[in-house]
Amino acid sequence: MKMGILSIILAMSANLVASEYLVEFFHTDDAALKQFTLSHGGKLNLVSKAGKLYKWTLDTDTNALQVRDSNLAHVEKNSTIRLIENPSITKNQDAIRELLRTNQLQITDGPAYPDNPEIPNKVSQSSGKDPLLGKQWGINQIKGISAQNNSPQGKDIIIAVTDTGVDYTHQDLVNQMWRNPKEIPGNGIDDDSNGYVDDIVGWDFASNDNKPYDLSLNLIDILMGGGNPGHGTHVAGVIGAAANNSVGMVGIAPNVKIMALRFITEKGQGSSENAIKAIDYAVDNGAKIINASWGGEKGEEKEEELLKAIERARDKGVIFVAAAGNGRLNQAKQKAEGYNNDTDPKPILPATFNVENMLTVAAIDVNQKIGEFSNFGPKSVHLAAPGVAILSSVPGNRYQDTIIELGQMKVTWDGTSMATPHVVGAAALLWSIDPGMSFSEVKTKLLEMTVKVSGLEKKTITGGRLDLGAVR
Ligand SMILES: [Ca+2]
Ligand SMILES: [Ca+2]
Ligand SMILES: [Ca+2]
Repeated sequence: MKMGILSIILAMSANLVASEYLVEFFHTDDAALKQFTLSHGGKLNLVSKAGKLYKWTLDTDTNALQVRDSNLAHVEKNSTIRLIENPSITKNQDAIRELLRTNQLQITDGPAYPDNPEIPNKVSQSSGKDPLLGKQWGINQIKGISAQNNSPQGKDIIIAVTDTGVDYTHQDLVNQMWRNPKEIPGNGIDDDSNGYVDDIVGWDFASNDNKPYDLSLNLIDILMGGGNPGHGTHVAGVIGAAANNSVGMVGIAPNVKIMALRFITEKGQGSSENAIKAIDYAVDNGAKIINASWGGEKGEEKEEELLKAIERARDKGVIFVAAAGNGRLNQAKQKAEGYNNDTDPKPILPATFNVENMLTVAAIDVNQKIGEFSNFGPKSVHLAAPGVAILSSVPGNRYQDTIIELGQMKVTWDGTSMATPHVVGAAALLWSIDPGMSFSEVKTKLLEMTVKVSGLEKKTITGGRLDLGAVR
């Protein structure tokens, strides 16, 4: 079986975590919960206090969807959520396999930097030009630099990167990380009583610890394993990499605070349970914008609980920006082809949930042409943003727009995953100019500023692409 095909087709609802359900109750006092497990077996673990939501793990083959109980408000399966796979990897899968078979592609050990390093304090850095800016066609296309000159650059806006984690030691991100002001590091105590011990820069919901680090894998795993390590660090750099610190790149809103919420593993897998936990954490701990460069094809499950988590974010005035999706594999052409989320029977979730606080993003290239892989939707995708061959930060103080290049084969950082953080950074920049704006005012302003592009009129609601040229 071809791993590339597998990872594209695996919808978040088609592949279920065994015997795990998400259960919403009317009453969540101890007695009510105990009564429930006495009647139906299994065990309950809290997922969302605000949502009255629990994970119900069953040791038997009970079809929990058939269970009737007067305290049961809703039950659904705990389903798998994936990264939005890099279509450039999909496209090159056969070429990569052939290079491996013929020993032209030598795979060595993983990168020489440690996983899960200690969380450093802020560091002092010298000022000076960011040498990679010239290669960042995305921020240049949207006129992000001129906008920075006339704005607080996202100052004090907390951005939740719900993803594979973030390299919080990276030279262009270490000073941009959110620091939980109410938590004393390393004392083993949940000082702010938010349910998480020593949560300094965010939380790792996949490993359930306080180091949401973007774990490395070796190149073979990246290319063939369906994962995409470095994904969250790449996303974070586009949003908020340090400006004028004499190294690397520039984020669109370099004064933001990046909250790292890891819920997808280096193999590319997460669950709706942990997505909901990450969204609730973001909302409860002050994030204003959530970056969601993940999702899956809509399956039989309605993902009602994920939808409700996004609605809770809306109720607290938080913007949720989602990737439109990277199409699905066309076997004959051996590449991912984008499809219409409005009409396809399997649109991407959460991108197509249609909640007021959402922005859904398609990907364009340097010539403003929509990526062949990019999903679209004249009713559900708001705008397009740079998402083909995007340069950004990856773990180990590195930067990439290209993952590997060998002969005819070139794997680049492509995807609606990369387009999404451009919109997040732009929204943060706008919000910091007038922090009194509501989420809907920020959204309206951002959409009004889009530039119409021929070819996008039937692909997005605005018919346009992200632009900050009006900030002056
Ligand atoms: Ca805490
Ligand atoms: Ca503590
Ligand atoms: Ca920099």
